[in-house]
Amino acid sequence: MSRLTLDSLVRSGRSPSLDRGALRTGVVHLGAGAFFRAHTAVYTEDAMLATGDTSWGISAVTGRSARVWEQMAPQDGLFTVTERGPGSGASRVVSAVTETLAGPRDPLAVVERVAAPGTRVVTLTVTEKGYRADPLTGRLDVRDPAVRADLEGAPPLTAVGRIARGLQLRMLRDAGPVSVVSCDNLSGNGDRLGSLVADFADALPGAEGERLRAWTAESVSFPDTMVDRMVPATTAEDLDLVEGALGLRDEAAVIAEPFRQWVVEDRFAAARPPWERAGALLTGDVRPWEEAKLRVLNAGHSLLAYLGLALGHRTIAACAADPVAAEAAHRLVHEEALPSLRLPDGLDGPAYAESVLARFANPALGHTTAKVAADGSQKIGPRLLPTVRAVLDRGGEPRWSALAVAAWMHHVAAAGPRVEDPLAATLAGLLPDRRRAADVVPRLMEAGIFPGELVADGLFTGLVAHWYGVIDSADTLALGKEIAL
Ligand code: CS2
Repeated sequence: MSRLTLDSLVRSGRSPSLDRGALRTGVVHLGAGAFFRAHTAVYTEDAMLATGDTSWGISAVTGRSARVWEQMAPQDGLFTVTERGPGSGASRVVSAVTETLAGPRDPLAVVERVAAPGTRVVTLTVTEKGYRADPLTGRLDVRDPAVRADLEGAPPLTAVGRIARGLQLRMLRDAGPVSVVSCDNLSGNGDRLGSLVADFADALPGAEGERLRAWTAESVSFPDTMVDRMVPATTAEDLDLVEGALGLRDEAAVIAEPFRQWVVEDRFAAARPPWERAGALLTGDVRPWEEAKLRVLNAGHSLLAYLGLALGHRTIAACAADPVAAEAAHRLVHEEALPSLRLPDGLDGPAYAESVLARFANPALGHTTAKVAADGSQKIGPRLLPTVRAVLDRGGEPRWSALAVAAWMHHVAAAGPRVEDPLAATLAGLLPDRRRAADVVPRLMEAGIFPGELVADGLFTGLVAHWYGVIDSADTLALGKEIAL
């Protein structure tokens, strides 16, 4: 897709478009995958379209695989977003990206962009594992070889290394304050990222680290955000369908559900795009939004994915259409997650939960169980364990969150070393030869994901072992009966 074909779409009135000639770069985005294209880029473009302020063009930095760069760079950073499901709008072109940088190949250019005086905001979608934090403590994993290399002064390849080195250069150049906005599903993602950058600075030799830390404390903010839009991985078939519908080939096309939401903490160190003009909610307290989303949507998603894999389902929609899996998700969100939450003002909990369950059922989306199941070691903690804790604290039985944990363990045991997870080697190494509940559950409890007090809690571990046994028996009828109890 070239500018010419974009123009043809715009001229035909089929897509809004920015005046590309007037665009200036104000945002650097790390992790230009499908989620960024369907969410953050759309909000930033809509903010520019709504206000006519074209100073928020995006320098998009691709992640580890070369594929995204190969898709976007030859298209001048242009791509289409196609919605699927009830209420879908027409496909649109997004033209907010001013340049595409190959993150792995061009690390010094990334540092330069973060340090550029025109950059006032850095946004990130690098997924949970991209933070390279210890799942239990949330601290930067300084034993990770990639983190070590960044600390030792190699051109940085990790997200935290890129940000820290960019900030350091910014400080040396006196390029002014900047805000760094995490858009990943972590609890307290802004504070979390700020403390990871501080950990990086602390691990640098003496004065260098102290200076970076002091400057960051004064000149950089890390707002918290809650991001929401279900974005499956684009398939070859999707690309053909988009081509058929638009009459042009877009290698960087993304598919998404119609729904999108962004709640952003209004704590910026410098100017920011007017995202509220694009429908984002700017607020003083994102935590209740973030927790509701993680513990209802993401926890429900994970439960459906792991249980669905055990039941042989390929997509989340198939899980949502399976009465057994759907009932389990329903009970998790209504009976355990909602009662453990401090809901944001004005949010009707049961209605929110129902809307989320309805979104899971969107048959047109094609969101796969395999994708949602990936990286479980990074997801179980923020999505499920706060609910387990809250239910235990109020004297209850965390039946449904234990079921989700058991289903994850079953998935890990079934996949063995092929499990898609940054801790795959550790997890596979923990698996015993015998794969019964009594063998597997105590071993995986030691994976460095569960806090000691939960590992020592007989009620919780007993429930996990019970559910593991039920899932492992492959007796769907028995599982259905238990879930309906
Ligand atoms: C999903 C999320 O892959 C996953 O783990 O739960 O990516 C989910 O689709 C988004 O957070 C929805 O906003």
